[in-house]
Amino acid sequence: MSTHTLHSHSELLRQRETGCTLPGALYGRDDVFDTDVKVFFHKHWILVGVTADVPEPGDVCTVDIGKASVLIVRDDNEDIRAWRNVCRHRGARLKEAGKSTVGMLVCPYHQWTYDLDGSLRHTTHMGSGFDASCRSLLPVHLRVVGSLIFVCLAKEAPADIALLEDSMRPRLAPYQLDQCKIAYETEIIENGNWKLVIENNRECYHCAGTHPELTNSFLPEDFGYCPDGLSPESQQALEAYHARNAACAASWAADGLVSHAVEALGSENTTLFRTQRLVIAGAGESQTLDTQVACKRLLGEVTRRDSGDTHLWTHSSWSHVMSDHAVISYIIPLAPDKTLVRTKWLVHQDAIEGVDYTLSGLTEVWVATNAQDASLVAINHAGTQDPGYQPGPLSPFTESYVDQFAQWYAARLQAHGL
Ligand code: 3BY
Ligand code: FES
Ligand code: FE
Repeated sequence: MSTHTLHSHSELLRQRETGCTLPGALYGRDDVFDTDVKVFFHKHWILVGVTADVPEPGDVCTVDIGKASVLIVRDDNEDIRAWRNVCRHRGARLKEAGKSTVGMLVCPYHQWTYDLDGSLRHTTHMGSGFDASCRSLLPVHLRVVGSLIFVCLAKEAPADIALLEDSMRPRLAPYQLDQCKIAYETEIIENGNWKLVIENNRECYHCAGTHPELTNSFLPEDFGYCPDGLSPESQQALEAYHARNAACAASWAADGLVSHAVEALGSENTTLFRTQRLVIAGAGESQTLDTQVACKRLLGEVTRRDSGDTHLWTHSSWSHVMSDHAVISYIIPLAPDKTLVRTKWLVHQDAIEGVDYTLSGLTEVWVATNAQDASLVAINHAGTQDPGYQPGPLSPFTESYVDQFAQWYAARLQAHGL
């Protein structure tokens, strides 16, 4: 038995020095993984899809998260509902993971039949005293924000999702993401712990060296900082960056487009998120190779191609909403060293492939970026599990969000008595 198996979760967290990466056991150990899933995916709000996953009444999207499974359903009133994917008879799964369309939800085992509103409508062999009304499917907490579907599997869901909702609703409203279709989606299983996937996503220190496609449209915030100050070129680049940000922010404000950052990333926040309208580099339109829109049909009521990139981070997702398309990514942990990353590209529901957009033009930046990030996460995970790994220092300039994530992670575990 290796010595680190003797340490408890909280001891491992205490070992972490502020400003340094986490001990390897927190990324690799099975018991830590099990606790992580229970706390961060079964007790917190998590993004599990978009309304376009279930565009019509009767559409069902089943999402497995650890041992739990959730049915996301569009009911006959067009409302989105979320149910535990567990039959109220003997507990069989009603649906396998993935998408389907149903009239009613029929359990494959003994055909107990549920309405899309969760009520049990039909059983056989249960006798005249059987009360179906107390055997409805168990509801799961649900919030639809823009078109982003968040669920929480806890008995009591964290109330501070309200801040995320209040911050995102007005920002997302003009894009009418509920009027979008999924033009393309991918699933990648990354060979790394879910926290390494998120840490990687919270910094762009690695961008210049590894993401040539994304770097076209991403304005670098890091201009070669060094403890002794900036080089004259970096100083100039920084000034140009600030000037461009200020000009874009003023022009968005004039059109009523909210751009300021909202951050709920601290130990006091249960529901972690960050949003901001970010400036796009180059032509300033979209996260594409040429930085111009990939889809000529803009989203919703958007009229400006240069509406920037409204990004949203949570502890398990990252999204970018631009004038012409949105890219929504979320993760589901599968094992200590395996993380599922789902990405969906949304365009206006009336946009026509081959006329308004091409799939390659729409997806090439994030398909490439996701593949690059997957390789980075894999080498990072492998290194952290090497006996020679020692936690290393984070850049105070370009990795402060990684540090904040680790602090939030520790605080949330502590809040759950770990
Ligand atoms: O944009 C993102 O979601 C993050 C930040 C930069 C690198 N990464 C792909
Ligand atoms: Fe579902 Fe029996 S377990 S009908
Ligand atoms: Fe990256």
